[in-house]
Amino acid sequence: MSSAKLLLFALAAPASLLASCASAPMQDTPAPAASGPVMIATWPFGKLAVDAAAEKVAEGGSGLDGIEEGIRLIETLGSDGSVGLAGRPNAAGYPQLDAYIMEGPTRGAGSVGGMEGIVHPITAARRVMDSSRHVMLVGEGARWFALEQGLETVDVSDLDAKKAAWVERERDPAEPAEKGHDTITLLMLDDNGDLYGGCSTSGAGGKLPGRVGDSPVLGAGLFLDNEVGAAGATGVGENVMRYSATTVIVEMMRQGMHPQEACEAMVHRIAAVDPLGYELDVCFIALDKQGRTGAAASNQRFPFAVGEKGASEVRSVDAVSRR
Ligand code: SD4
Repeated sequence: MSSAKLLLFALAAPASLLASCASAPMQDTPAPAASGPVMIATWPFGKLAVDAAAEKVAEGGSGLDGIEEGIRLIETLGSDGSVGLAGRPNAAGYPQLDAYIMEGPTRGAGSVGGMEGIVHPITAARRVMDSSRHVMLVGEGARWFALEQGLETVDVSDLDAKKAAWVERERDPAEPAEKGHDTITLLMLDDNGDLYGGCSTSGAGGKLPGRVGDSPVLGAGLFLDNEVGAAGATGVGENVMRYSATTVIVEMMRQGMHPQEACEAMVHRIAAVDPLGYELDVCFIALDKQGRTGAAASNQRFPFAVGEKGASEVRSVDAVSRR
């Protein structure tokens, strides 16, 4: 998140959230008492998701209900202009949305990629998991499925014209590809010791129509193993996908690494072999079965939200230093 984006978020954020933005000690999160889930989420707007998820669980919802509720809120708010239909448009001028949800106890997973005109992609992803025999649906098929499920939609009758105009337009190959991006990724360990996770994004701004990022790709933007822990990503999806980053972070935790150590190790591991080095622009969050959290970023200060025992705060970590 750029400083301009942080400022925009700051203007819209409650004062209590801003106060907690300032400090960011990374510390062990104690194992949860029977008093609500432990959660970690990307970016300062993740605090809103954490709080909404905690409320849902406190009302009797499942961990999965909490994940869906928290992410739906960010999709509704279009926080940071990077999630949901208020998110960043693709090169043809309209949003194509990615989302993914995962349930530890059943090892259930559902995802949608490049979906148009559906208000809550996270709910579409959950319906893929709960109400289809598939794990991932993309593009027009994902939209059809969501409509069949009765999910909220917006008018997309102008999209064909936008596509046609984009195809006709003389495209400038020198136009900068980078037009901003962010993702809400939310991980939870509930009072039963079960793990849940979800993510939602409009993906990289200015992406080619049809581009699918890391977020809905299993083991890339999100992965969890109910016996070990969960990990999520934000940043340039191409640089996350090529390394199956969240799968590797979970495997590192399986080998005994603390989530903080595993997130940092993943950044170093990618930067050591990738031509972009530490300029990759990738950020990771992780949560283990003991309720310990971690976060790391390759090239920027990375704010994220942590919630436990009914309280939540925004913390941040500096970019990992080169070794
Ligand atoms: C994507 N990883 O589609 C997402 C965007 C993001 O911070 O998270 N940016 O590439």
